[in-house]
Amino acid sequence: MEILREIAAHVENGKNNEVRLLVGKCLEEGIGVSDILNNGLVAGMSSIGIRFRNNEVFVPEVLMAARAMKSGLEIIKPILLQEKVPTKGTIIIGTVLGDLHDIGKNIVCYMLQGAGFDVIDIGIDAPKEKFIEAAQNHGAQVIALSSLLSTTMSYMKEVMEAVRASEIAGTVKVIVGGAPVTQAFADEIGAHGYASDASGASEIVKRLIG
Ligand code: B1M
Repeated sequence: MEILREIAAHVENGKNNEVRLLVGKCLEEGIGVSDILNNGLVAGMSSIGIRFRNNEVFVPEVLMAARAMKSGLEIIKPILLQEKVPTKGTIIIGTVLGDLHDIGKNIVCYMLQGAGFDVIDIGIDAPKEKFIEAAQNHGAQVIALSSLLSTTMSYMKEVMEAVRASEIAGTVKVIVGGAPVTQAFADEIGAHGYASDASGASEIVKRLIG
C-alpha cells in the first residue's frame, strides 16, 4: 500500500511530522494498526538498520529514524491498548544490562498491555537485581527480557541464574526476545519462553499465565 511505503520512507528519513500525519491518515482510512506498525513503521526502521549495517548512515540518522518511529507509535498506542480487558497478570519487562535499545521492547509492552496484562517497564540497561526486585514488589508472574546486541544477550543467562537462586524461583516465568535471540539460545539458558516478535511475546505470555 502506497501510504505505508511513504510512512516507511519518512521513518527512514527521520521525518516526525510526516510520519504523524500519515499514520493519522491511515487510521482515518481504516487501515489496521498491525499493518501500520509492521508495513510502515517497522519496515522503515528495518531499512535504516540495513543502511546502518552497511555504513551508509550513522548513529544520528538512526536516532532520528527511531524518534520518527516513536512519534508514529504514540498515535497508534491508544488503539493497541484499546482492547484492554481486566488484568490477566503482571509482567516485568526491560532491556538487559549494557543494552540501550528500547523500540522493540516498547512495542512488546503495547502488545502485552493490549492483551490485558499489567506491564511494569523497568527500562533499558537493567541489571538482574532490578528485574528480581520489581517482580517481588509487584507479584509478577512473568519477567520479559529484551536484548538487541549479541554482546548483551549473554546477560540473559545471568538473569536466569539469579532468578533461579532467588526467592521468586518457581513463582515466575522468564521469557526472552530481541533480534539476536533464538529459540535455541532460549532453550540453552533455560528460559520458559521465546518470541521473535511482539505479538509472539503476547501469545507466549498468554500461554504461560493461562
Ligand atoms: Co543499534 N544495533 N547499536 N542502535 N540498532 C542494531 C541492533 C544492529 C543490529 C545494527 C547493525 O549493525 N545492523 C547492531 C547489533 C549487532 C549485534 O550485536 N548483533 C547494533 C549496534 C552494533 C549498536 C551499537 C553498538 C552501535 C555503536 O555504537 N557502534 C550501539 C549500542 C548501544 C547500546 O545498546 N549499548 C547501538 C546504538 C543504537 C542507537 C542508540 C543509535 C539506536 C537505539 C535507539 C533506541 O532503541 N531508543 C539503535 C538502533 C535504532 C538500531 C537498529 C537500527 C534498529 C533497532 C530497532 O529499533 N528495530 C538495529 C538494526 C536493526 O534491527 N535493523 C540496531 C525496530 C524494532 C521494532 O525491532 O528491536 O528487533 P526490534 O524488536 C522486535 C523484535 O526483536 C522483538 O519484537 C520487536 C517488535 O516486533 N523483540 C522481542 C524485542 N524484544 C523482545 C522481547 C521479547 C520478545 C520479542 O520477549 C521478552
